[in-house]
Amino acid sequence: MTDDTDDVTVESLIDRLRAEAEADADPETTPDVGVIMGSDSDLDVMRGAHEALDELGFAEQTDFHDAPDARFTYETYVVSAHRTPDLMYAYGETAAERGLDVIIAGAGGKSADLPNMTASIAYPLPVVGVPVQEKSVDSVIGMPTGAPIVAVDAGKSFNAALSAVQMLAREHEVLEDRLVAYHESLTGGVARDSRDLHDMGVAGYVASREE
Ligand code: RP5
Repeated sequence: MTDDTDDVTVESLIDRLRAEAEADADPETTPDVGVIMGSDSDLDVMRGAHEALDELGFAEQTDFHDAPDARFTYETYVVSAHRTPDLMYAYGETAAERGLDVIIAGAGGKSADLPNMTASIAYPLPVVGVPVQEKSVDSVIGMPTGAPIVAVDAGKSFNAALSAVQMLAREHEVLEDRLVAYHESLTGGVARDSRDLHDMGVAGYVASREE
């Protein structure tokens, strides 16, 4: 559902989230993974999460009330901890009722508080934090005892999505199968490289990569 861009306000987004939470939608039709980021300037880094989810057969859901055919879906919002704290609170607070099973949250800068604050608000729903920049790592992972967050290294949003799907896979065997197939495709690539490097010799291997 797309709001008229002239009319959109943080309040209207909060109202939308709260209405969706109250809709009591069939869990099979709601987004399974929520991807949020502090700014649209984080999107280039956070695209890795979308790529991993796409790779694992997830589809993007852009309308809460009109799910794509794919069984597993994700949604994406910009939510700024410092500029729109009310939206962050509403997103975290409604996440479970809106049917999300896990949130991937990315933020940059030295005060990258969206992941850690969302983890506290959405608890016990798991949050995978992505420090968008190297300088954001301490801020994302520095949670006090009793306030957990799962986090990946700076920029590793692809891995954040793999971790999120690992969590979902405990309940959905088909996702476990997809994760295993993905991993096997990686090991196959390493095996091929290893054989070719050995069998072609270093010079031949380097030349074959330059062709
Ligand atoms: C953080 O500040 C965002 O996550 C982003 O990484 C950074 C800069 O935000 P913009 O000024 O580009 O909106 O909160």
